[in-house]
Amino acid sequence: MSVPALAYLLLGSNLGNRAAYLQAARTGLAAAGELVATSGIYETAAWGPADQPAYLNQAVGLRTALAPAALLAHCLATEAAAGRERHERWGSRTLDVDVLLYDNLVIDTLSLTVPHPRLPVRRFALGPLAEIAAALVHPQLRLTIAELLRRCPDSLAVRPWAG
Ligand code: PH2
Ligand code: MG
Ligand code: MG
Repeated sequence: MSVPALAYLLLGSNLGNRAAYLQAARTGLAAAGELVATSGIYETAAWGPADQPAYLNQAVGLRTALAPAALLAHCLATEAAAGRERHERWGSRTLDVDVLLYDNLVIDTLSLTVPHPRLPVRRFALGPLAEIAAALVHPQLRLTIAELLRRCPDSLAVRPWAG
């Protein structure tokens, strides 16, 4: 058996009981491996169409034996179980589970691009990720997550969520 990989994922929700959807995501992901890191929950202004509610976002680290494509399929199944419907790009959703990083791999297929191509320009992803993986080095940019956050041009608000 191959040694499990360490993947970092971003959870997001801006419809319905957002915190419950994040919890459902963590439960769903735990079926695919071991959750070894979990950031706090952040409330973040919606990036994209402005007429949508704020998101809750959370980053997690998952040790998993699933290959990248199988992990993506598991993420999509977890979203579907949360009633995710796809309408407009960047539109509101009950649950979004994105693969940000998978070990040091660089993957570029039709269905999956890793590292997530918009990670360096999304404060709502870098903020939570920096809490659990500040020293991790981005495999293409060769900068730590903390440094990427410092350089991030996105000024949308990312605030710890009190519940
Ligand atoms: N996800 C999007 C579009 N916009 N905005 C925030 N704040 N958080 C998200 O997770 C998010 C978004 C598409 O996946
Ligand atoms: Mg997303
Ligand atoms: Mg997604």
